[in-house]
Amino acid sequence: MSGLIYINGEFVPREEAKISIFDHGFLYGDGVFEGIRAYNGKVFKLNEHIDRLYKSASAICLKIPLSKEKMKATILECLRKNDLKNAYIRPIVSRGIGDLGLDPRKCPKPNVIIITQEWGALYGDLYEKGLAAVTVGVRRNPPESLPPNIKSLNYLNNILAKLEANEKEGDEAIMFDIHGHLSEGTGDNIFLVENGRVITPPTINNLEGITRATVIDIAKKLGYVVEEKNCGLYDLYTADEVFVTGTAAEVAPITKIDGRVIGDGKPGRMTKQLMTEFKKLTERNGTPI
Ligand code: PXG
Repeated sequence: MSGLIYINGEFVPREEAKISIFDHGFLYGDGVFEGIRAYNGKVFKLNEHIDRLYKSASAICLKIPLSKEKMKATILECLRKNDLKNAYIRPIVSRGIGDLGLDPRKCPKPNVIIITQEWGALYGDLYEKGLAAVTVGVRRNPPESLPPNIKSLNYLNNILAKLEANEKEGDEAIMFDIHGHLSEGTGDNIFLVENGRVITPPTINNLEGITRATVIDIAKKLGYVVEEKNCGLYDLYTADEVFVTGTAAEVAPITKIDGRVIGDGKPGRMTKQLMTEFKKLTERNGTPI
């Protein structure tokens, strides 16, 4: 794949885009990132993603050496240079080069990287059929250890969950927290529909997803009651509809969990309505490239 990558003020060809093995992002997962999408020449929820990137950085005392405005302008420039209209955008800020000790004070200069590339639907034909998800034994990091709200370069918790889902041949892993409360998928938030109400866990044990917030907004505008509350395994198994939301996943129906059929085994009526409304928003709204 061709294309230019932004690294610390320069645009370099993909094959030349390299950083040091002494970067603490590589050595310790010390850094933050975002996953953003552009649809039809417009970047969806750019301000929200940039705000979250800077909040994640602030939570780990990482000072991003660019203003938010400069970061946004650079993302748009990167898309223009690569002539992209529908794309996945990955800004990454790592702690930078240090030595073989984990002390961040050894890293004077963060590395700032922006990768942009073409991107299609994550789950292919599963949007029509629904995903067969599996619950996993691995628990979501407790906020006292590594708050799930920090979108950090340390995704091993999610990768452990994904490995377990792969082993069980599930399309996505559903994680619980250490108290047995429903948390999220490996790269998406989770919603249930119960008696016409839209339910999703509060964001203490999951990432405060931008798609999650968008879908809550859409659901409210459609006149549905939206409740943020803790759910257990039983709620998940007995829900009328289940779906996940994320920048990569968009709104994706789940029709089977641990071999149990959800609803009538097809994407639910409300899920389909939210999928349609979400698609309309991504096509219409966004920051022009
Ligand atoms: N939970 C987790 C753990 C995530 O990583 C979401 C929820 C959904 O958040 P947004 O704001 O996107 O609605 C995410 C987002 C990738 C990829 O490369 C992952 C995400 C987003 C884009 C790409 O796998 N995760």
